[in-house]
Amino acid sequence: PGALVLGYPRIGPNRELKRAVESYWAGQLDADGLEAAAAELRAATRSRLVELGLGREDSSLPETFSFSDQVLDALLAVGAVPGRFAGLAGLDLLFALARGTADVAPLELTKWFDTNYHHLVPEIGPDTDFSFADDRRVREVAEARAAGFVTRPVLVGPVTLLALAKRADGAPDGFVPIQRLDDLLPVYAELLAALADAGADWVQLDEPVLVSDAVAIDRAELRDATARAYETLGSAPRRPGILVATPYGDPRDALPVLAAAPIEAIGLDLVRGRLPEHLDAAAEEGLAGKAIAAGVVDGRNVWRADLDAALDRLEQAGRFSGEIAVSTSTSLQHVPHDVARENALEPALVGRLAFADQKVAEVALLARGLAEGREAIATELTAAAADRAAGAAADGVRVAAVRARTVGIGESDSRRVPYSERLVAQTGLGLPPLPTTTIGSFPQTPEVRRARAALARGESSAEAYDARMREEIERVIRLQEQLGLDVLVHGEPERNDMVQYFAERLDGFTVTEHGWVQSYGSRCTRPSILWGDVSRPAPMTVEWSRYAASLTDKPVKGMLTGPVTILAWSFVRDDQPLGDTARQVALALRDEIADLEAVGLGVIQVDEPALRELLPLEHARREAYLEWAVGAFRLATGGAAASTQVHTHLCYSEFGAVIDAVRDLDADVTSIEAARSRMEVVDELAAAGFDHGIGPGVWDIHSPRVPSSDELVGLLELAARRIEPGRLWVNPDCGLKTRGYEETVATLRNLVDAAARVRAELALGA
Ligand code: THG
Ligand code: ZN
Repeated sequence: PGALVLGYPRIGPNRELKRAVESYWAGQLDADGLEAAAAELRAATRSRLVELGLGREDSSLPETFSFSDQVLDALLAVGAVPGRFAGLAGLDLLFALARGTADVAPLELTKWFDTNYHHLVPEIGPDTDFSFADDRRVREVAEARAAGFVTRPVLVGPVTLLALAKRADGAPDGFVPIQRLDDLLPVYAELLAALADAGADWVQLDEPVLVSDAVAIDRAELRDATARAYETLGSAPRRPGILVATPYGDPRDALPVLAAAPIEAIGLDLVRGRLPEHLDAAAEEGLAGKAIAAGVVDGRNVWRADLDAALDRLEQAGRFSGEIAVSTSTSLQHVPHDVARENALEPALVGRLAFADQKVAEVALLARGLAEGREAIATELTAAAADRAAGAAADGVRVAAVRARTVGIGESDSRRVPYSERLVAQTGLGLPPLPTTTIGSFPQTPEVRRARAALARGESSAEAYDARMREEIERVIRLQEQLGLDVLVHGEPERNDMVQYFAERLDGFTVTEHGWVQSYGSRCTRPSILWGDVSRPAPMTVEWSRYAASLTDKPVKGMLTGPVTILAWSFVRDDQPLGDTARQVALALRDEIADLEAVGLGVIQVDEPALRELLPLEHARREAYLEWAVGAFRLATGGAAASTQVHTHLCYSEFGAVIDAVRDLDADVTSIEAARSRMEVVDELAAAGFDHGIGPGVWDIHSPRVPSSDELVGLLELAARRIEPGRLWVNPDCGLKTRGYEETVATLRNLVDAAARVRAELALGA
């Protein structure tokens, strides 16, 4: 085809899939009902994509539907199901792997490359059996055929599937899942034959692992595995044409390997990656014989493409191959469905925006331009350029006062007095050794959610909402006092999402009504759009925190989201370096911290759970990222008084790769996800020379299980063996927003008790 997209959102324009799946879980919809809802969504997607300009019968439409996750789908297809799920089948098996059951733990969830999407982690051992066990994709291709579409099935490729897998429990030490490649390939070959039999002319195998240095396999081994995989699959006797896609970055040294393989097409991300400057003669020849799906339309952001620049890049790609298809850089699963659904956006902003459907139309238009020449689409090019220009010149995009302030930033703005002096200044907080605290949010009760929904619908007044939130804050403060926690929080009942709450209060941001993007399983987020210069028209959190502090004599912690996380979980303008945007956000937070201090808050937490997520996949780009990321956090917090105890919180990932950066944040106290890894992160921090306060999470809040006081004592003793008890804090792993009150109260009681016991053991006394 001349145009294609690597993937399309699965959740549905009205989150139909989420609703259907959750009804199925609740027993309100049976398996047939769920399958019917899914089939309806797939049919609607195919029709929509054709309406937007993709070809009905030329394999340009991707089959990327998933009930939950594409990695899960691939491991089901090849039967790589861990033994503990024996006896389950069909949808029961699928959802058991994703969510667990009363008896078995689910697969682990982790971030998909550098995105806010989470995939399930396959568990592969030396004895894992591979077999062609699930033909869902094959049936989808047949379903499409029956409806008159020739679609392109998409699967996670074998190298990526194994590279993202973890070693199954009980596997010997030297074992790595990629060692099983040769056993896995025959199953992929069988799958390809079945797809061909069902009528697929093409198949897309996604191999994003080729762009990443963040896997535990070195590049030489990765190249070798890739060569073996595509030599084998390319030589399979019966198969569709093979398109190997490398989204999220640049395949670099793996490109010549793909060029040499007996496959028909390569998909390149030409937004994050580049066309090679230089290729050896063999690679050039290999590439010349293949089609290139040139990913010039960004699948990761919501901005309209610069079509002229995209056409330039397509022409450059034409130097490598005579057969260029216009493509998105990645699947469109990372962007919302359709800008046209939004009713409240500024017209100037709408002119800059492209969600999935608009991007599909851009791809189709570019394909026409490529085939028929720029003149053929001159009208569209002019209109798009005019919209982009109007958007770029709109009020608020460049604000002189904001720019003047970032220019004035000096080194000293980001440096607090030495930690030793801060420690002395902070003794006024009167904290015991091993202080207890929580990460910030308390369970969001149905009543709180209802109150917010009523306010949004205009069914209740701001005053009534305010009063309801104050009641909730008072309740949470009293509860924490009763439990005997040392540093209290207000519980964040007023926040929908820890990023959106700030985006709604900062200039330069917009939030959407329908812009949902799948985060994991049926869970979605609605990323905010950062389109202009960022500033803070008024304090954002101060009144809630001040009110909470007024209710108690204990210290109350102010709660902010850090600049990196605000950027990571929003769609961010791409007309200036991220670091520049981060500094603007940091200055707004800096002012908020000053205002919190002014009303008497002595402890302020600035969360950066996404610090690891934005880490570039390529080693070579990491240093520059960490410099601006750490710099933004330090700029946000650098104005805090020595007597103000600055906390930060990190979660959602492994921190090994950013441990020096965590130290460089220079927070007085860092709370970090640690329960599931049995406090290992404490060692890593110690090895990095981290010598400030640390709160390794002792309660894994991802599960409602209540750990006993003995169990918590055990974890604290483990931690206390690794760092001086004088620096140790006692807290859960993460915020409690998604937990219920029952397990929260029970666990916090045990946590306070465990802290007291360990204080006594260590003869620290309170
Ligand atoms: N906010 C944002 N991004 C995030 C998180 C967040 N990314 C990482 C992590 N946390 C993802 N975790 C979740 C957890 C819960 C939900 C979404 C992502 C969730 N979503 C609701 C749903 O889909 O039903 C919708 C929430 C709402 O109504 O606002 O529960 O915390 N930005
Ligand atoms: Zn967390």
